[in-house]
Amino acid sequence: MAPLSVLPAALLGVLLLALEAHAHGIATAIVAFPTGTFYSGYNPSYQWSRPPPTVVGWSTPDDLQNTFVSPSAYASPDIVCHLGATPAGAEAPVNAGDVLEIQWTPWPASHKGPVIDYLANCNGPCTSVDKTKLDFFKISEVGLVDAASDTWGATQLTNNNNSWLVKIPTDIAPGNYVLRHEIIALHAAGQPNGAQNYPFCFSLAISSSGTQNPTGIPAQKLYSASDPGILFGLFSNTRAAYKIPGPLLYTGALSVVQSKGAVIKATASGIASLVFTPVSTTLAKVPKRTDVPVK
Ligand SMILES: [Cu+2]
Repeated sequence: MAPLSVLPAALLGVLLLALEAHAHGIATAIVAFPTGTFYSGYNPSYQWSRPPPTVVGWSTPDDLQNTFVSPSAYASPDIVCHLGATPAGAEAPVNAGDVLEIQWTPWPASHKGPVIDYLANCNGPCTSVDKTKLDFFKISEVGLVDAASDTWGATQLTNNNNSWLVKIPTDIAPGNYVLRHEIIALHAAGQPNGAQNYPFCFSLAISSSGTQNPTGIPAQKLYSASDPGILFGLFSNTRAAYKIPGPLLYTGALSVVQSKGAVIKATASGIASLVFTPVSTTLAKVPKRTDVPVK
């Protein structure tokens, strides 16, 4: 095969897009603040552990390639908490008003797009909940942050040590909830079925003095393939016109600045009986991927 440097520019572009078609990233853990307690999420490699660790992240054993959910699957159960997801075996005890840091494996800067968070009340233990019956309400949405510097929610996540901060509303009723956290990568979204959704779920046991039970909708109804924030030419549409997809933000949603003073060193597992290496520590040793920028 000819060296890349002698290929026509158009063909090179196609090749770069093909290279970018492979997938990226999993959300590996949450840290609850102000206590700084670490809770491991799920890693597909856990399916070979005997026994697999009990974690607060929903199991996605089919996600071995760190892949995504496409718009063609928006009506399928896979959009709820990723490919074939099953409920987490534990719930992280947190308080309304806590800030949760969601940790990711390295997220490529080329994969720009919104970062969106939802909650759904399990109305009982989340460990046995039917995910298709969960009604999600949106508690955070960050799309295009700054058009001049092309900064998106996902850009902030990458720049913030591959992590995201979300604040639990203070007015919601106590209970067991599923946190559905999602990046939607738009680098191929100018073509039909080109957006890439990376949803990950964590189960939470939320203590609260609030009383609100916000209205939600099933995840299978959050998006449609033709939504302007889903079918969006990242390299052709006007940035300023970007409309974050999904339902309206819950009126009790609380914003939080996406910045940390330093890399957070949380090591203790929040689940007392668990003894295993936190996923974030393991993944931190993986060399950072150098992505081919898509122009
Ligand atoms: Cu990718």
